[in-house]
Amino acid sequence: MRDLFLGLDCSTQSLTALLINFSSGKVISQYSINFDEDLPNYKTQKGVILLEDITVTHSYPLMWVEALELLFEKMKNNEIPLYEIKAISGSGQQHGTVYLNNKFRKVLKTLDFKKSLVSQLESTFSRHTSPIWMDSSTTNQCDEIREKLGGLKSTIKLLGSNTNERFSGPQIRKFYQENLNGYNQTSIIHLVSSFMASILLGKNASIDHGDGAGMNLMNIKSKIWDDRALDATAPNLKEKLPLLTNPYSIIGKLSSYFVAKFGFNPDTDLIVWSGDNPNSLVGVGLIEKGKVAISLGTSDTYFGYLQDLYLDFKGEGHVFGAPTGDYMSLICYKNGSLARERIKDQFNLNWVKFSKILNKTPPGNNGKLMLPYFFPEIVPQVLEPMVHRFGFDENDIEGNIRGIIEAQFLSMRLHSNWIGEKPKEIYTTGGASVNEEILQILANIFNTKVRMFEVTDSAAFGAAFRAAKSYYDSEDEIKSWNEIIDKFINIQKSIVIEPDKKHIELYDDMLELYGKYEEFILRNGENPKLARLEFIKKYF
Ligand code: ADP
Ligand code: XUL
Repeated sequence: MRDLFLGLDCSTQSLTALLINFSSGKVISQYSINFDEDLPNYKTQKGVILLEDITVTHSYPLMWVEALELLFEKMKNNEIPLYEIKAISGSGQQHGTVYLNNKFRKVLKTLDFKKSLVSQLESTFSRHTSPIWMDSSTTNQCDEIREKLGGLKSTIKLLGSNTNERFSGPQIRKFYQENLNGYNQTSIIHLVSSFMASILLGKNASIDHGDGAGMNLMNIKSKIWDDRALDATAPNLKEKLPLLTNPYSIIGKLSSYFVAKFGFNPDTDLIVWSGDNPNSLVGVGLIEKGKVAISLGTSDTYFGYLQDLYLDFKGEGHVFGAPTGDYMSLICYKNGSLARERIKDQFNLNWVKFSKILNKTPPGNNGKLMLPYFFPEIVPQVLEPMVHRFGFDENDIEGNIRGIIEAQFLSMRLHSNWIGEKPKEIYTTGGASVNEEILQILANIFNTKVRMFEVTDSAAFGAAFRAAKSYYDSEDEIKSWNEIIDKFINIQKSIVIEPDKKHIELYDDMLELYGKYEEFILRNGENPKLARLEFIKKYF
């Protein structure tokens, strides 16, 4: 029998399975369920429920459950050798919370494989929707918790991040304040990752330190639930939370439901799930300093491996636990792929046409500059959507296409400063990382070599690596992270995009200009109109 490992990724828009064969170092198969297309009865758009209040963004946990069943059915029907899988781990979109009542435990324990998961689990929710990472409706709760914890600096010191609208603690507090009855009927609150792991395990699964750090509830140094943060959030919260565990824990064997229904091996180990960004860290092979990764998925994230705890006291960045047991730093943008898609769709383009136009436009965009907050933004914090265009309007196709891409990467360069020294290389991942034209602009703006990889779902890939690592460690066949990563990621074979040195000065100047426009619009700074005219005079 071969050594197969399965990585699952329950992301914003889809659920993906990536099956790897450790013996050959190859990806055997990849399957995906797209929530909007494959489960249209939930009527989600890009995986989320459309509500009038743009700050409130939820999704359906039952939809994720149905997707899991559909995914395994698809794999079974395609004769994927599920029986040969030695261990499974997974990845979830971070921060999202799932609220379950006192039936959940019992139903999980007694799942009947002749019935669907959905029919058995639908009565186990104390809240049938889950606020997810795109929700920005908890500013009051963030303020309240931060104040109780002694302000910005002490909050960051304690939790690794400022209180954040999308983080689980403020979301739980809002639910407690607005629906006390619902809160009281909640027996356990899971993250997306630990919820999905619980289904597979047949009992409540733990939360790992990577995803736990994105809750505003875990002490970033001791990696245990922080009593001060729990008290500041909601009463009796500790008894409603799963246990915390290290990211390499084996949490048990796969539930007999999946063995009987899909033909998995009863001996399949389950490794604790983690968040998509921690999984991606190992999924792109980032286990050393000096390199960073940029994920261009639904969210855009910029992250790096940290050997030691290093905090951003300005409060824009976060520190999470890394799958290696160390730390990782991260900044997150809500205006990622969906903002790029807005422009693409506005001009009725596909990605090929979008990229052709992008390629034709000049670096610096003839001095046209955009602040691209199509949705409320996380970094810098912008609570109301607003798009500002300087030197062009919304009908200028070329100006908008280059405008959005340059704005996104200038903002990333500007706000990632705290992470430390300039990266030597940038590894890319996520849906948009297949787009060479976009990545060329990334390379130019950072003046850094950019690598693109064959597997772009690094969250599922990383989960499969984690499954393999924990499995071999438990069998006393210990393998280093390098051994695992090198087996599957051939850095030499990745496509390298070199920065065009001609544009270094232009982008240094444009970065300064971009910063001034942020000051002008977000913090009542001076109008940098003249600086923009000088920029145009210098370069165009
Ligand atoms: P997530 O895992 O967060 O659900 P993905 O990493 O799968 O998302 O990325 C999905 C996004 O990738 C889509 O919303 C789409 O905008 C973007 N995408 C896909 N192909 C391309 C492309 N060729 N160029 C740019 N963006 C793309
Ligand atoms: C990270 C974040 C997003 C989600 C969804 O803090 O909010 O990247 O994990 O991908």
